[in-house]
Amino acid sequence: PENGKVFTSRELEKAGLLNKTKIAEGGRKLRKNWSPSWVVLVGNSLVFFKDPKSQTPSSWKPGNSRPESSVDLRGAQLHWANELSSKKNVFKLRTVTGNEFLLQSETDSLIKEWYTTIQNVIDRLDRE
Ligand code: I3S
Repeated sequence: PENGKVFTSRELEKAGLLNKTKIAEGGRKLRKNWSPSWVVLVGNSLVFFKDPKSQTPSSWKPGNSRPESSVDLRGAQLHWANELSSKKNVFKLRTVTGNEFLLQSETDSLIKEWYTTIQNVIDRLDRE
């Protein structure tokens, strides 16, 4: 995007720190590699940022850092997936292009909020 600006704050639905691993790319299985990620739900996308240490909810502003990757939520599928990990509070997000991510938090309430918020965006896009 122009001037490195990713999006406006108006579109920002949710942001926070989650553990993340990608487990498939285009339907092809990948080896897990869990790491903390700063996750931002904005518009129709889930956007992942590196270096979460420097990013706290209060100091983070849209547009001042470059995303590591992003996921289009249109047509995506969300499932609780505790059977796919020894960690608790794990859900799987699968995109239409066959990319699969696991997202996790030690905090029950936090992961439930993320699940509901992402599912609401997916449902909204399904109705469009
Ligand atoms: O589903 P897996 O293969 O047991 O996942 C674990 C492994 O990816 C492991 O790494 P290596 O075996 O590649 O060294 C990770 O350290 C674990 O975190 C993975 O399992 P969990 O249960 O944490 O998702």
